Amino acid sequence: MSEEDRYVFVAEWYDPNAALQRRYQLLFYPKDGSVEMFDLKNHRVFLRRTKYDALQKEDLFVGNKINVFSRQLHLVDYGDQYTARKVGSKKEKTLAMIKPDAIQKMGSIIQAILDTEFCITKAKMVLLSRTEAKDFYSEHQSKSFFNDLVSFMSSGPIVAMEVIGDEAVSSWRKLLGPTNCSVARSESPESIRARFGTDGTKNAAHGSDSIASAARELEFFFPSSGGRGPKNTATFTQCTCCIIKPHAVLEGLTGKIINYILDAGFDISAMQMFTMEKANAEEFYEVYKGVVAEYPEMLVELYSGPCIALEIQGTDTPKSFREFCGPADPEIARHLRPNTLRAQFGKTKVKNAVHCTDLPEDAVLEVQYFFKILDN
Ligand code: IDP
Ligand code: MG
Repeated sequence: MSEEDRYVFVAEWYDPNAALQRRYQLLFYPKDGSVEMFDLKNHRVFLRRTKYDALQKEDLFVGNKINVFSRQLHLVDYGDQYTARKVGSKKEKTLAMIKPDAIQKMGSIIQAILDTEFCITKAKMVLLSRTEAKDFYSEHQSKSFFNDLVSFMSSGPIVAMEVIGDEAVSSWRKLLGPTNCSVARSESPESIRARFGTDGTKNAAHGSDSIASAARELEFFFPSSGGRGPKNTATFTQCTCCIIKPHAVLEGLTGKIINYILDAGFDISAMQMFTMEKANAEEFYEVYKGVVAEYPEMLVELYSGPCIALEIQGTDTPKSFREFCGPADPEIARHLRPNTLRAQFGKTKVKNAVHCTDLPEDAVLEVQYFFKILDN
């Protein structure tokens, strides 16, 4: 008799009310997309087996954060040998980086990453100093092109991302294509470097070349303890704040939303992925408490998973950007202003794709909340 195919994980959830890290056994049944959870401490069923369409098999691997009925769960271990063998063995992390020449194409590059079933688990826009660029590329210091490379890499903002997926190191390099863009255009015309790169140095994006380099390079941008890594690029001047909400990030809309913003003529002068705690979300949304009917659901949405904070610059921001986002309710937006961002990407008043600053005097404060306070 064969048992029904199922995957087992150990998942952690921070319970803000009890201020406790709770542990669950999470079972996923691929056949019908259902999920079941047991509380490991109290030996009780926590969630009876329930179909949950938002959860995909591809999202299930150790290290990833998933959203189950508005609870953000962190998958910390495999629950049995079968799952570890079937899911765990091929998952890798790598560093994907958008280089200065392709920063205007970042929406399309992010979309290409997400379309390939990679998961972006960290992201930060930074501007490398010459010293940082030399340090990052120290393996090439004896090469003739080193000086040009360092100048190029410190010439403008870049976006560093931690990407997780099956054999991520080699599959991201395959998607990147050959180092030289003209070679890429002839040998691999669909690759990122063929589509978005310029020449032998300005080649749009970077990928770690081995698991060991990936570990070193991820540590460079996202230090695991103590250190700070390169600073974010927020300017805190003539700007407004946009948050791509967790539901939109989870639905894989990040690249498309960024493209929509850039195509409308706005500049993205800072970008970073954050996972908010409940207390932070409460602080950030304080002005809406008791004012907006959907406040409790808005709050849960904001801390339910990773979000992406953007500093936006452009003519007449914050006002112009707010108009571009459109009415808070996407249904109304679709009727009245169908070309607005929320009309295009929003679902409901709570899952309306983005938060944008309401009152002009709050814009800098909101940008500071993410890029000064949360990024520390
Ligand atoms: P990779 O980025 O494909 O791993 P590497 O050989 O590690 O290629 O080189 C790092 C970067 O240095 C390249 O992405 C490119 O920007 C630059 N580079 C490599 N080779 C040359 C060259 O021959 N001339 C100019 N720049 C080069
Ligand atoms: Mg290399």
